[in-house]
Amino acid sequence: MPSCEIGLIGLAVMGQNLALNIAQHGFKISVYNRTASKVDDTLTRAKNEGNLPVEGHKDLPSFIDSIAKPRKIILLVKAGPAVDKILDDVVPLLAKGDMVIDGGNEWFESTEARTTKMEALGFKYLGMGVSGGEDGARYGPALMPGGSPDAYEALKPIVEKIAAQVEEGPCVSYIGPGGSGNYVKMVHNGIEYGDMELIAEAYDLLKRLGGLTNDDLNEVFKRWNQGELQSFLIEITADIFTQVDEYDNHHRLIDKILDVAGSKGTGMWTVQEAARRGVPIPTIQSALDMRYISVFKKLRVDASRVFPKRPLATQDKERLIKDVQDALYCSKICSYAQGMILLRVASDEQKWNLNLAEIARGWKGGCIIRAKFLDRIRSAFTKNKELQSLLLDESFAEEIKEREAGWRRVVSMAQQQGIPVAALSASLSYFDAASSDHLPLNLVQAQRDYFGAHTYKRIDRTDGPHHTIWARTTEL
Ligand code: NBP
Repeated sequence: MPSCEIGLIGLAVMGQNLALNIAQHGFKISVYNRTASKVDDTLTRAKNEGNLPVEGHKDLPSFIDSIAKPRKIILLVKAGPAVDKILDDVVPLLAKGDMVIDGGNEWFESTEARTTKMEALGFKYLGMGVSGGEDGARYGPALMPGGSPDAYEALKPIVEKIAAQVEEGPCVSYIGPGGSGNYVKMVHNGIEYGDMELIAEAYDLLKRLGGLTNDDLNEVFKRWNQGELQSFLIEITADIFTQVDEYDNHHRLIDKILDVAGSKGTGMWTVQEAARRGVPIPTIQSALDMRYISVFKKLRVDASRVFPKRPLATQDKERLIKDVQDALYCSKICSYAQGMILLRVASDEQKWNLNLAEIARGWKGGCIIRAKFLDRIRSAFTKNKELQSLLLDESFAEEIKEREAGWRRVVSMAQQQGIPVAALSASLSYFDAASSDHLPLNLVQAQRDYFGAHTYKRIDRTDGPHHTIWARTTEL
């Protein structure tokens, strides 16, 4: 008799920790990994972490046989072809009604294609975003499951137990049909890119314009973490400044880390998706661009010799700290506003009926962008389900008005002194453009009509579109 309530394939960082989390909550779990040594590692950890109910298998048929029907099998393998390979191997061993849940950072359309294929064969399929990294997976992640609602119902008793728990309940709820779970996770990651870049720019400004030491920075970030900026990323940033270098204990590790940042693809997908749907997300896009620019290290060093920077004029510390805090907070509002609009547009176009208030609630715990701030977003969308932008929410609007002057001071000071603030300034320009009743795009439209007969609409007439044979005043 199969005795396991659930199975999990893929025992790298995420899979191993999620399996132990599931077992810790009393669900007996069967595990399998292509490389057998990871099965042994998982069993050793299960034993050492309290004799957790984990059963290990080194071949797929015995793994599948160990799970009670209808089977629930979570995949936590590298997204893309590895998932197709596993499905090819697993499908012949499954029985009708069994369910596969892909917990990887998968492209949402791949999940939709696999769902169609699996459902045609009589199986259920869910794409479930998992956030929180290693610790989240082990002690409570944020989970974003999408797919058919009845498939989710079967999984609900387990995921509601293993997810992070916040005051308002577990950080998991049914996201919507199709690949919506993967999509929401993708946008979560895009927002995460934005948050990280904004924090990095704040650090740079405080260090270079304010002369703050690592200990000062630790204090400031700890203080910020007590207030409106409270978040996991601010909290870990405070810790980072105090970490001593293991090779040279007179220095902090942060000062020894190369200024080149990688990316795995979800930030790029978010930017591509936003462009495909015509949704501006400049804060997130600039965060991605900065990672790309960072990679061109040699070019940057060569160009820095061509354009030597002038000495920086240091600023009044306390004033700078307050202004940077204001700039960070306002930019964060803009970044989340952009992410939420992308979710709304995708939801309308894909007919997912996403509940933005519930998504913000689900991000309150377990995930990398968890923050007090998400409560505010949740209330904004609860108060007004049709809210078109966070900029139009009264309380966010008031906060921006109170902080706007500091935000502008910081961005202009940075630009005058040659300190790159791509995300802070992109957010400010976004704010200025998104709150302008007039943009100079009338000229762009005139240019398009001039050279390409793309036509234009007029502000004083309802007929049209119009086209003009523009009078050329200079010879070619
Ligand atoms: P990885 O994304 O590094 O994938 C490693 C796992 O995939 C191993 O179990 C490996 O087996 C398996 N695998 C590969 Br690669 N090719 C395979 C194939 N052809 N057949 C069978 N198994 C194959 O692991 P991860 O970092 O734990 O992430 C798992 C998923 O969760 C990914 O989609 C990731 O994007 C997502 N995620 C990761 C994080 C994070 O913080 N790491 C956070 C949130 C989501 P092997 O041991 O035999 O090589």
